[in-house]
Amino acid sequence: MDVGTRIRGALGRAAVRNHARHEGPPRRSREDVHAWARAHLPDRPLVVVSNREPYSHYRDGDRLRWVRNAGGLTVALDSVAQAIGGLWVAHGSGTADRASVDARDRVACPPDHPRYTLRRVWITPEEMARYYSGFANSALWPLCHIAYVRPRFRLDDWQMYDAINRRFAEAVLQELDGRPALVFVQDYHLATLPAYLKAARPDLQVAMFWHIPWPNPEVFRILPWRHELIEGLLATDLLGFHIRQHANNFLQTVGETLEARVDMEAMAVIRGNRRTWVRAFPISVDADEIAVMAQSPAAEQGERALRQRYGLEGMQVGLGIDRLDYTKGIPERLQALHRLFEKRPEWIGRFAYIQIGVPSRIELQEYRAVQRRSRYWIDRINQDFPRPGGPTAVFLEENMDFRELIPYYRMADLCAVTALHDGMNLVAKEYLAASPDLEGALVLSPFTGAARELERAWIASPYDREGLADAYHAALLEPEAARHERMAALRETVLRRNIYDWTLEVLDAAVSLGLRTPQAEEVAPPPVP
Ligand code: GDG
Repeated sequence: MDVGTRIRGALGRAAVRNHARHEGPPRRSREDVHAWARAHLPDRPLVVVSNREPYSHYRDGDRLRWVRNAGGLTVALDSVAQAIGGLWVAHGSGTADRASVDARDRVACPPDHPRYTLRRVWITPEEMARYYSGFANSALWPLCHIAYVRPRFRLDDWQMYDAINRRFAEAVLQELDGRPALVFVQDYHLATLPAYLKAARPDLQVAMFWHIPWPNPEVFRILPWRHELIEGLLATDLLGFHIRQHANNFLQTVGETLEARVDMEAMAVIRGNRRTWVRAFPISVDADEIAVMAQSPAAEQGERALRQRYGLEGMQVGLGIDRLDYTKGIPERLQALHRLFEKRPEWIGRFAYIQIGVPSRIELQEYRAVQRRSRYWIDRINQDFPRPGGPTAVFLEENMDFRELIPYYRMADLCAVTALHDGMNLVAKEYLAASPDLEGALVLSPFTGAARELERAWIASPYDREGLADAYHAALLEPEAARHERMAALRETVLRRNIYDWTLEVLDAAVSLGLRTPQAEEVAPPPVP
């Protein structure tokens, strides 16, 4: 990108933020995160720990190149780490990652403008098969999502999961070398890591965010290693979930699994001389930035190109963007689409649908089945309801650059988010952020965290084919004034709390709740699982 384009982009973003500031309630920006970090963490580093790394290296001929890994969360945490020069510990997954670190497995990031240290943790493919594909994605993922896929519990997988968690903890401890820090751990891959951290360093402050749902105690009870997993999570000082229901499920699970005082009112678990605060922090997206991208000439041009490529001139267009995961309800959504055309043939030739499906965890058979079923329904729709100008349903099985998604969001008259169960679902929020012209309709599953905030979406269950088909029909037919009013209300909700608000709320809660926890409670280490 040339300097002129960068400057224009930055000015455009600043203008939108300014406009937004004066239009509505204050919301946070990347700069606010920087300022907060300087004010509240002046004397201790922030350590982010996640399975996925923010930057990966790969080889291009003889040259080493790098990419920034996409995703709202990675970008927001990257900006916090940049602001305070912290440390990030993550799995080195790039093909040239080993070639780009120093003797202590560190690389300065961002690679073109170093501000913080990325410490890479190495995991072999055999270890990944058990830690990641095995325990994390074949046991914990289905256990926490009510999608009726049976979790697989294998001792080897669990042992490897725990061993890799210990490896991550050792990397954090080695990097800190006795210094105080606020450690912010991400997600279900790293549930036992906090216990290893606290066992060695009871003084460390540890916050964790669980990005997927937490099931009710009856469901969680089937996990053979539930005690160890809960012990790991209770070693945190603050544990965050997207919604209150997941937080309550966790508190009830603790009450039924271990001897502990669970304070549902204060939302805390007190065990011996330790306290874990449990809170809900609904995650969001960089809504201002997405709105700017959606209004850019590039997005407008992109939309025109897509309409031409798929013969969509004058058509209404539906859209789905998901990882190809069984929790996302993709075949269910396509079946309902087939039903729409069956029930309401007037839509044939007037409405077309694009599904972007990012291949995901394809080593697992349940994921290959989602891919097969999605392809089947796309083909059925095209066979049964053809139209002259182009395909009625398009399936793009690829991982695009985030910028490439924007013209699709912009073009869509309807976005279908039909997860069988989802922690939050960021696609719903991205779609709203990317629709500043208020032309659109969000069809949303009630089983997403997002449905708690986005109540004015067209709420329809993926388990009810007729109801979902009817929701598509009603959403597409809604008169313009009502449609705009509905979209304006939904957008306002997304614009009010963006990803920077989320980051600050979690970190600020970690700092302020830490102040409420007596020092004496901090000294005794919890048992190691
Ligand atoms: C977990 C929880 C929770 C999609 N296709 C491409 C692409 N995407 C991006 C989207 C969006 C993200 O992936 C998907 O986010 P979701 O929230 O829908 O789902 P999960 O990946 O399952 O995330 C979920 C989330 O964590 C955050 O806490 O909301 O409940 O399951 O941002 O835009 N990005 C790029 N290319 C694509 O082709 N670059």
